[in-house]
Amino acid sequence: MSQREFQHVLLTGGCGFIGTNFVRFFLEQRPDARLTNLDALTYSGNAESLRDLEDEPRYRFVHGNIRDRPTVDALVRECDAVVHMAAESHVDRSIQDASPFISTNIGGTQTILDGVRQAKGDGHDVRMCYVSTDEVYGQLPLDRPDLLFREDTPLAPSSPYAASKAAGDMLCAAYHHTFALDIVTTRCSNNFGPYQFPEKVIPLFVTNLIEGEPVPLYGDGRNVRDWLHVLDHCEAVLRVLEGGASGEVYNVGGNNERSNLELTHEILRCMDQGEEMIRPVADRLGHDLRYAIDAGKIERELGWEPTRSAWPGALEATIDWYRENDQWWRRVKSGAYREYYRSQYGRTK
Ligand code: NAD
Ligand code: TDX
Repeated sequence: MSQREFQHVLLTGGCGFIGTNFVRFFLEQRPDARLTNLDALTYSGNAESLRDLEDEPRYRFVHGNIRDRPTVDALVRECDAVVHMAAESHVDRSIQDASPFISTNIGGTQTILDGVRQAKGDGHDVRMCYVSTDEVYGQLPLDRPDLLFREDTPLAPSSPYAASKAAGDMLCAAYHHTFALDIVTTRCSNNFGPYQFPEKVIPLFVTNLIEGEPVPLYGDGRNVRDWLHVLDHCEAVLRVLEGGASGEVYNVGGNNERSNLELTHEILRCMDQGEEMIRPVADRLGHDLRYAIDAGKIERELGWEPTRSAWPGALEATIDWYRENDQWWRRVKSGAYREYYRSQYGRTK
């Protein structure tokens, strides 16, 4: 398909880590377009992260749940594209209790798809980009560095989180096939950068070290992740939304594989801390060994490649952000931010 720019994008989950970065990136990159952010403000959503945009006429925040069909239907009708990234996103929480993951990641995705289907039935075509994850492919072995996930690698999710995201992938494929909805999907590797909830490994380790606490490393630390800067990811999502072929999936990777032990040593080095700050803890149940992405398709077809993800520079800049924005994560860590939205806004715009 040819390149298209959209006038009004509905973003779901815009108060989360990637969403907050996407709102800023999109408004900056598309100065004539508008964005509506639908977010339920779960524990990982933080309206304070976008507080400086409250007077921006091209931005609107709607406090609501993606499972609420009337809200979703009404918002989809106002827009010409949907970027769907609202989700329960933390693997460890899905191991404790899968229920919210099934509800939001599967039921919520169905609600969005039904909203897009309904709009199309009424003559209003809306393009949808579903933001998925490399975790839907399962794990790669540690002794085969030549193996990478490709878009045609079979889905084999291994955590409840990954299974719920893979169900979303399959629903998108089914609605594209059955109802000819215009849907594109991205599957990206681990993101890092500003505004990440400090339950995820990089902000958890960095903020622990700032507080003088040790960092809990799971198992033997040999598990490998591919680290992608969140703004590289936002750029890829916009590229796929505007130029991806309907029904297609695009992998997005940082070309930046590290074992957790390497990651930990790198953070300790950047923060002038010693190995004694590592606290080995019991391994995550079913802990996937390695994720690694072949991002050749998006590079060839859409001309995207990561330009902001290289270490040590991008990691140092991220650590600096958490150092300089300690108010943001201290409130998040204490849970006080949950009261923020009600006290500050008391209503939606
Ligand atoms: P996050 O947990 O930081 O943010 C999720 C946001 O969704 C929050 O603002 C939350 O309030 C909102 N939300 C949750 N349930 C909702 C509901 N029922 N209705 C409306 N809003 C709801 O997650 P993130 O790290 O920003 O991830 C965003 C997306 O990207 C997710 O779909 C995730 O699966 C995917 N992804 C993330 C990564 C990563 O490394 N963070 C990597 C690959 C894919
Ligand atoms: O305390 C910890 N200690 C530790 O060793 C935590 C929280 C994590 N880890 C390890 C587990 C993983 O191998 O660090 C690695 C990264 O863990 P997370 O930050 O929890 O990310 P991961 O499980 O890899 O999933 C992330 O990337 C894919 C996101 O949370 C998902 O939303 C995304 O789909």
